[in-house]
Amino acid sequence: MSDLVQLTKNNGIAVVTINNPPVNALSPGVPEGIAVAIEQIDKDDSVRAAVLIGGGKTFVAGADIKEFGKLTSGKSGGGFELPALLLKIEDCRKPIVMAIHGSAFGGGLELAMSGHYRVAVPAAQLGQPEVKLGIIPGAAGTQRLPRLAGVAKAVEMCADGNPIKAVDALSAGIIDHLLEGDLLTGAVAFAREIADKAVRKTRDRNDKLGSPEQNTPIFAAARENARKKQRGMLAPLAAIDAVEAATKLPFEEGCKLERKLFMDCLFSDQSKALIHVFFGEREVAKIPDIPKETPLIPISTAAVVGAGTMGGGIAMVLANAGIPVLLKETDQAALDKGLANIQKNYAASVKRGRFTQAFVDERLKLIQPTLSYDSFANADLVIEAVFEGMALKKEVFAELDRVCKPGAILASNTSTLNIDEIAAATPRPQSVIGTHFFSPANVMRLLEIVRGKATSKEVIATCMQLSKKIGKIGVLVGNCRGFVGNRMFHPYVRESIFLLEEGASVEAVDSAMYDFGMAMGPLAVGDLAGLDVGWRIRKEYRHLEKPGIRQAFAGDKLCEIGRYGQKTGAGWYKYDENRRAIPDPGVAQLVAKWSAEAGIPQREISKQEIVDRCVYALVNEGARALEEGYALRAVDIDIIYLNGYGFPSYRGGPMWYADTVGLKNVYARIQEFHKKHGELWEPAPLLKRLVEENKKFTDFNQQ
Ligand code: 3H9
Repeated sequence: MSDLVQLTKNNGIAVVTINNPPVNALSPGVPEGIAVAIEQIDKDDSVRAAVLIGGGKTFVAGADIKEFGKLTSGKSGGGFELPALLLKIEDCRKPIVMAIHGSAFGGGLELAMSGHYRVAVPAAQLGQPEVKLGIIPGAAGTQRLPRLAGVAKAVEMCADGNPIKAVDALSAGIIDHLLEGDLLTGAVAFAREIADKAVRKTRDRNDKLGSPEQNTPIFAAARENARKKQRGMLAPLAAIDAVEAATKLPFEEGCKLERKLFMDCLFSDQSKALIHVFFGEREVAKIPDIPKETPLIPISTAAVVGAGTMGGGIAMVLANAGIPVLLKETDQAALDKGLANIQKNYAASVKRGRFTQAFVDERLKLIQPTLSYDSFANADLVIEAVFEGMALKKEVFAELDRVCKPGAILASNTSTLNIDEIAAATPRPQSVIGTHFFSPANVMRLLEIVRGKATSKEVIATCMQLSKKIGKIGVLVGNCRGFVGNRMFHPYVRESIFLLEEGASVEAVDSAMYDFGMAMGPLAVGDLAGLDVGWRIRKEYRHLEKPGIRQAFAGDKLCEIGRYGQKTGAGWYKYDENRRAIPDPGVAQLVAKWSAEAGIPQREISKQEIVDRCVYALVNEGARALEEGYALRAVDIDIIYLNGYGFPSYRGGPMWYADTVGLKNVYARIQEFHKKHGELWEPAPLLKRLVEENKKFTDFNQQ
């Protein structure tokens, strides 16, 4: 037996323990170890029943995801013999009790379902999250789960990929018993109780598989739901097909179909992209020059300056994590408005079932409104979220320096301004950092953490850790104009407007990008965020623009006639009273007129050109940000775009997407745009270099 799996015996009950920290993934050696243990249990007459348990803090989090990459890149010959192992367990003559704590995910749940009984602690979670990796369960999960939980539950779990709690698993029939107290002791006692009963094979339990009349509407609804909620993703539909097979084919045939679908998904670009995202989300937490042991600053109380949309959202995020927060405004009316907004947002969350009223009541108590800086001396962290203007920010930071205790973190939520300049308004720049939340702050998962040149490692490490605590994904970026996300977003939006000025319609641009997978088209995003925001920033920075370079003018001209977007009822689109977008032919006429005045020839523009111009504008600027060291790794950019800008996760992020298309192809297309559209399309030096070296963005890591 391997070190990864131990077999012990306790008075007639065998205990098989998997020890593959941190999550007991089914890495090479684990399935083999379990197989040997099962063979011994089967032939040992002194064993009456067995318990299989995970060592450490979890049962089994699934197959080892790292192995998938090796398999699809041909670096490993496979070895995914999990289905055969699960049949061996199911065929064992002694009853096997699966004892679950932590998570039983993916192959972990499939392993658990091959046992004859399952017991779990209340905090355990069970799920088939494979679709989130672009695959489907590959070890008969789609065949055994409907046999235990019924078709509707199995379809939901396999297609959505969301885990369920042990108590729900009990009522669904996936587990047999909830155990309070010590899991192993309880599981061994349970095993003694059922030791002499006949074994029940999950694969033979057909009573929950339903009839075609019952199942047809379930599958139809699941497919509709998947097409809507997981737009563009292949795996959820494949998972539904596989569960449907369980209702139509004998177990063995169903397994064959599942395996084929699993393999198709595994070798798809979508799965490779989503696996990149899985590891990327963990990678961004690792900062090369900040060791894990860096001391953290305890954050027990916080304060937010500014109760506008962003400030209010940030206060909610902190309160939701249990951190008491002062919320400061300059006058009562603004404070009341901010609080009313917070209450409205919480009420909407209760209505949607995201929070209970009791939870909201507790959180509201944690938000303390104030008009003064008086209590700021206690705050461990202050986040400034006032109007975006350097002079005002400097004033606030000078004041914060006067009132805050030494060592308090002074953060700015600026999305564009220079953090070092803000930090210079205080004599403690080491405590100043950017925490760029995305709107709405209580919903969007991204937190860009902006490192100033003096920001201390403790402050950075604390903010990275805080991002986890408040349910965000923190990505560390350098201090350049627009940081990483908005710096790249600028040329993306610029291209979308250039395309309009060259003859594409608003709807054509937005629908091309929506069909590419973006959550919204770039022009609809502009209307949502307010076209005046970019207009003001452009005015502030106009003196920095190089003369003679083409500028996108249509958005600014819309602002000049008062069309700021949703908030004024009109921008690129018109809006009804429910803020529903309505195409506005007047905009096409206006843009055509302005373009004619500017002498821009009009032409037919293909969907492919729209996608290439917008996405490669992101990629080219991303390459510059990467080479200049403002992003640590290409994957950091990907995680920013997936979590802050609605880039489709199944494309892995802009840099991964470029790698998938092939940097040679991307470079050639950018050169073509450069020739046609001039200097703004000059290829990033890093892109050129990687093409010459036959490398990818993923091969490039800033040190
Ligand atoms: C599958 O099972 C297919 C089957 O149908 C079989 C087909 C034949 N593999 O998330 P954390 C690493 S597909 C390899 O920070 P937490 C992770 O990268 C699989 N590594 O901890 C990290 O490494 P590092 C289906 C894995 O406590 C470390 O473990 N299962 C795996 O916040 C700690 O992870 C899933 O999709 C893995 N399966 O959360 C479950 N899982 O420290 C994926 C984790 O070097 N996992 N690692 O950065 C999770 O959802 C979370 O990790 C879990 C723990 C909730 C378990």
